[in-house]
Amino acid sequence: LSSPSAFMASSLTPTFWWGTATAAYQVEGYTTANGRGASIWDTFSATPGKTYNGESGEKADEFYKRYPADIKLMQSLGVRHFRMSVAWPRILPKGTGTVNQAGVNFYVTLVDALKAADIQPYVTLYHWDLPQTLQDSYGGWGSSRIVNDFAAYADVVFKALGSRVTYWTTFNEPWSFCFMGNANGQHAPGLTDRAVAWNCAYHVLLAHAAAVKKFRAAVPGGKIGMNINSDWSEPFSSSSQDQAAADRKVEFMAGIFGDPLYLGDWPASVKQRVPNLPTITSDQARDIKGSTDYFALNHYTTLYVKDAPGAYGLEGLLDASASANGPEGLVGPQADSSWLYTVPWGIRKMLNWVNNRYHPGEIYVTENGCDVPGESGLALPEALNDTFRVNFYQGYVQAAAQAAAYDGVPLKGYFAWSLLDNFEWADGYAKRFGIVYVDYSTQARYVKRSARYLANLFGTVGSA
Ligand code: GBH
Repeated sequence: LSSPSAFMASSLTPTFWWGTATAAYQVEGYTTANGRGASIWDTFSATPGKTYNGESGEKADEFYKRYPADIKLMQSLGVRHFRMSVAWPRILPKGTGTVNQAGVNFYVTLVDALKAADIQPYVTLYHWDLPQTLQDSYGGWGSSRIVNDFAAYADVVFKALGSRVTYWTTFNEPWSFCFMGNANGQHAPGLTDRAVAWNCAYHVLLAHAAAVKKFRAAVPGGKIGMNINSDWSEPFSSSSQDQAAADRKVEFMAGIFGDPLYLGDWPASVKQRVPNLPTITSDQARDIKGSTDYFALNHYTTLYVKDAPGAYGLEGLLDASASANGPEGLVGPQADSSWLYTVPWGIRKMLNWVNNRYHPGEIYVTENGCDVPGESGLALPEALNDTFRVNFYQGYVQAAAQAAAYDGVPLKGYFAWSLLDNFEWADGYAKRFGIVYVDYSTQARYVKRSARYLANLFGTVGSA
């Protein structure tokens, strides 16, 4: 085939879903409007030293008010699928109890506006903005009390949006919010207690299963999954130790959630190495296993991994005893974020790993994207000329298409992270992942070259 886009067009079926992704706290702003309660990210951002420059999502992209224009912008780019999240503290300001009807109405109106523009909403229930009250009263995800509270919240949203939305996920990247929030303290609530992090992972699985029970009753015909994030791990050398370490590292990332959901238990390597790991009982396993309708993968990067006995920490991936330190630059061009290297072949290997281990039937890439070295220091219009990001998307979409075309991976869709530059958690506004530039002093949006590239690709490949 003459060009990468012709290859992608021929490999990805006409029903392939293209979309862009966002999350409530990262784009909405208006954090005290219409009865919204505080979340752990409001509190964490307001704590000195936790985010870049003390920045928060208080204003973010003002998507809460500006969504009509952003929907028009997506239409102009030919985007037909939009991944968004619902903010729990807008629906239940204190996490439980009385429903804030204004919060529900916001999402009903947003979803209807998307559908009127022929853009299908794809809804995530939890993208990290836990109501602060639940953290304060029982320690949030560290406590089993979260399970019923999450299921009750989910049920409110299912009943409000269930007739309008087909594709759902319960959790965005539980690996990130459990371990970065509770083990290394870089994310809210900022704890540094490994035991809490593993309890969080366990409660996430139980809460997912409890929410899915509500979902089956409330949204017949709907599809639900969990956004599981994983880097690809390539063995640093051909030694059997490094190979085993690389296998282990993926098991300690995708496998922590993927294995219970598809195979009914934690990975063996995790059970072996994590002290006091909560036991998934056979009753619990029955509810957890088989509870997702498709696999949702968030994927950004690949690392070289070598065996490093005793390594402990997020880079060594907790108890995996595996180090991710490859020779500088070898794995691929580095993005603006120090953790992100451009490695297109990694997404193909990652997709194959998911497909071979779980046979999920349908796989969606629900996040993929990058920031651009030095981008945040650029003025307009230079900031729009994001060749680095164009190359990233071309490489990754092409490699994903190869997984579909040559490896039999049932890839059904792909969401670019992100539609807009937005609040990048601990990095504040210093990192920009958007295909659309946001001028934070005026809130004006400017289409980057990467958005035009993807729009052109969407147009070439077609989007169901
Ligand atoms: C996603 O996480 C999030 O879902 C999204 O909200 C976010 O905006 C986007 O990525 C871009 O960052 O510092 O060495 O401990 C991405 C997955 C996993 C990336 C953990 C950063 C930290 C590596 N994240 N990783 S390290």
